[in-house]
Amino acid sequence: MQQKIFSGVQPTGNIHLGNYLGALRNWVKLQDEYDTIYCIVDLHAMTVEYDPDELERNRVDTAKVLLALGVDPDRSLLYTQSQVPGHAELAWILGTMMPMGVLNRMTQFKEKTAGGTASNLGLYSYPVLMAADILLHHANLVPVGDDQRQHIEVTRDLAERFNNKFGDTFPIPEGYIPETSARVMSFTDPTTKMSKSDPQVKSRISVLDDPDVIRKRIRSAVTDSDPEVRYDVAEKPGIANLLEIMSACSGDSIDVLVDEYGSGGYGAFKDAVADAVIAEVEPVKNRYKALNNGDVRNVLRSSGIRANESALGYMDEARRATGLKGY
Ligand code: AQP
Repeated sequence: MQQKIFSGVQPTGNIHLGNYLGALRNWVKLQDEYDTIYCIVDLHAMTVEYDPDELERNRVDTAKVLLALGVDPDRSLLYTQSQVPGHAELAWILGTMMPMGVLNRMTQFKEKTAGGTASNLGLYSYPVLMAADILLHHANLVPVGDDQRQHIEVTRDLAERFNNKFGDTFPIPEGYIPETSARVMSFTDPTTKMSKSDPQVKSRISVLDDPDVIRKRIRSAVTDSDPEVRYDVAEKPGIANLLEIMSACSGDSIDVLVDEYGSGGYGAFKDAVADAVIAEVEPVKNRYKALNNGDVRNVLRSSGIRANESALGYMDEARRATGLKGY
């Protein structure tokens, strides 16, 4: 049987370069070889303070960006998590098998609450819902950025616990993480990851930004005072980040880039990085502008129905295995 891919993105704002290079670019690529299922994880987006109207707008807008990036609804399922009740139901079942000690070690919850996000049960149990998202469809591979490694481990662990207790049900999924740009860093603090929720807008680039905004953000990216362009994450995190971004966008290896830009100064290097990023994302904006919200909603509606039908069969199996057979 063809291997299955599942991944999700939160409808919490503009898709940035980190989301794109870390995960979404692979979503598009993997459609050629695999059975692909992509989900706009709106239930996850409810775990932080939000406005319902904005969430509704963001769900459609995120789908629109994904279609503009090249997610093809004829080859992939593209739907919102809340359309398929199996996500929440399986999360409950898996939650009963999740040791509190493991959840207490999750770094994302600790980082978010340390950064001022109000804690709630949904935010705390986020990794269980994410495991349910992946396991619901019996996915084998999960294209994500480096920040999701811990969540993939939890998913594997929960699948093993379930299989050991109730019989072989779920495949044990693997993360599919790119070699370069798996963790794109902030332009204002290159020791933290680029993030949609960073209050500093200058810390990131949206895939829909105009070329002059992209160039400005990259020119003002925090680097260091030594003028040599070389790859050293500890000593030169800002330059290392730009080298990774350029390598991912241009296809040139970091060694080749260091040879070419090593002694030419930061100004020329940053301009070259901006050129490479603009060339990579410019077509996305044009495709985005050509899409209309009605068509996007139609894609979500029909994909959601198909995703739900497929999930029902798998949920039936999970229910029977756990003693919840229907009458
Ligand atoms: N900086 C990043 N570098 C590489 N990959 C990244 N991803 C996120 N940030 C980076 C990957 O993008 C996918 C979708 O992420 P998400 O929307 O589910 O949320 P997130 O990981 O929490 O991303 P953000 O942008 O940082 O959102 P907020 O600020 O809301 O928390 C995932 O595969 C992720 O690995």
